[in-house]
Order: sequence, then structure tokens, then C-alpha cells
Amino acid sequence: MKQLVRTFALVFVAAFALMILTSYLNKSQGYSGGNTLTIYNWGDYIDPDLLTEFEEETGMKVIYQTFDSNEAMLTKIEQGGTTFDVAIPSEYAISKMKEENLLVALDHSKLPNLKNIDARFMNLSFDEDNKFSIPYFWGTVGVVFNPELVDGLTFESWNDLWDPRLKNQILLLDGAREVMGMGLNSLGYSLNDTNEDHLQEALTKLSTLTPNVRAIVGDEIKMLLANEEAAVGLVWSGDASEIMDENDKLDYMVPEEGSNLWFDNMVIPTTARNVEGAHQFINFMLDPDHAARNAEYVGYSTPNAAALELLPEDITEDERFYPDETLTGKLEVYDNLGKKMLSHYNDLFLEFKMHSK
Ligand code: N2P
Repeated sequence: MKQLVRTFALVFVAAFALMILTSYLNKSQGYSGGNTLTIYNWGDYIDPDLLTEFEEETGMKVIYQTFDSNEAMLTKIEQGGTTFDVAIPSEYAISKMKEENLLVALDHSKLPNLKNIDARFMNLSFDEDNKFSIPYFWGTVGVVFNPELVDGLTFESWNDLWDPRLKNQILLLDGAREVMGMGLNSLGYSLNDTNEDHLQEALTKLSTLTPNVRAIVGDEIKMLLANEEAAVGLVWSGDASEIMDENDKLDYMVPEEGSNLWFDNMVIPTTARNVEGAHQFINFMLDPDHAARNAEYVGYSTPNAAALELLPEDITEDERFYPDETLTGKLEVYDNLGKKMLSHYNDLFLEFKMHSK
């Protein structure tokens, strides 16, 4: 009898432990069953009320995880073991995921709201016919600065960041392509350059910026700049708009040598368990009201023409955040440089980070 009780107890404990373990694994691996939807997005990149509304409307439960760079997102999806239903990478990462067969072809008949996207953002070279990706936000990379803290300096060129008056005053976003791109652009090279001499030259140039670099940071860059903890930041345009909402002394500019124009898009990775729900979510985000509220909440520029109509004019007519084609035509979109070159960029960026500490 005692033996039986003990066996029972043991089986019970083991089953319980297994339950806890699976629930933990499901959470950490982004498991989605029929009624859950697992979303993998950049940090600070959605209005959380929209997730709640989506859950209420569909009865699905959203599991939400974030990343802070395309490289981190790619590594996680490439290594497998995840079950993300929707992810939101940028164009060069999408092109790489397509190459690696990591994306599900979309069923446009399930995305009637796709008609709301401005034709200017459709059918771009990284995904012709939008077979795998649907526009989410777009923008530029540039410099946010606080005119009161920069000792009369004005900003036009990347090279202005090297001014000794900016000692310890610059915050950089933590992105390999963005920081390497700044180094390359400041020398007049393309931010897609793969010439080894140019890349080394860019690294050397960047290492001379280190006296001015206060820190390389993630999403906290917005709080630090708004609180005037530093005078200058290398940021994505939408973060600049968010910072300027908090502190209207600050301004944003895109350097004259050129910079990056980027497009973030919703995709369904082949890891998805709920492809139907993923389409429902994408369509939900394409709704004009949802897209407008999302843009207002996160501060980024929407590619949704119908949503633009709903946004205040002081947002949509601000050329810094809704630049026209004359400016965007001078900017470069990141190319998919291939696995080897991308990891080389990462290594060079790491080397720079080590110098900056
Ligand atoms: C938001 C990140 C925006 C990503 N925190 C720009 N591609």
C-alpha cells in the first residue's frame, strides 16, 4: 500500500513538474496553439491597447516578445525552436529570410485592408508584389540634438559629431548597420559598402569618435535624451519624434552626406503555428483607425494612406518625419549583404563597442 502511495506521489510530482516545464518552455520559445498568437516585434513598437483589443475581438491570446535589432531577431528565428506567428523585420532582414525560406507566402485575399497602404510603400525591391511582407512603419536614421546643450554647434554633416565640444555628449543606438553606416557615410562611402579597406577606414574613423560617445544604448535612449542627460543622439526618426514630444527643445536632422531609409514590415515566419490568426492580426493592424492610433502612440511614420487622413496635420506635414521623395531619393536602403558580410559588419561594430567602453 505504502509503495502504491509513494508511486502515486512520484507520478503526481513528475506530472506537475512537466506541466510547469512545458508552460515555461512555451512562454520562452514563443509557442502558439490555435487560439494563441505569438508576435515578435521591436521594443516600444506597438500601442499595447491594440493588442488587448485584438484579443477581445478575436478571442485569441497574444503572446508578445520583443527584440532590439534585426540581427538579434534573425539569429533567434534562424536557430529554430521558436513558434512566432508574426514578426516585424526591416527590409534587408526580410530579403535574407526569404533566401533562407523562413517566410510563409501571404494570402492577400485575407488582407482586405491592404488597399489602405500608399502605393509608394508597396512592391519594393526587397519583396516584389508584397508576397511575404506588409508595410508597418518606415523612416530614416539621423541625429537628434538639443540646441541648448551643444555650445552653438549646428548640425548638417555626420562630421559635425566629431566636434570636440561634444565630448561625452553623444548617445548611439545599438545597431551594427546604423553605426557602421554612419562611419561609412561620414567618409562619403555607401552604407552598403563591402570594400574591406573602406570598412577598416570606417572603423578607424569611428574609433576617433569614442571621446564623444557617452554610451551605446537601447530604447532607453529616448528617456535619456528627453531628460537632457546627453546633447546628441544617433536615432531612428520615430524615436526622435517621440523624444521631441517629450521635450520640445530638441530637433532632428538627416545629415547631408546621406543616411538610411528603412522599411519595417509584418511577416509570417515558417515557424508559425497560427497562420490564419497571423493574417487576422496583419489585417487588424492595416485598419486605418488602428494604424493611426499605433503611429500616434509610437511616434513612427505610417505607410497607411487612410491612417494619414486621421492623423493631425502637425504630424503628417512635418517634413522631418514624413520626408517627400526629394529627400528620400538621396537616402539609401540597406542591402542584404549576405550572411558573411553581415556578420563581418557585426564583428566590426563589436570591435568599435569595445573601444568605446
Ligand atoms: C523601435 C524600433 C524601430 C526600428 N523601438 C527601426 N527599424
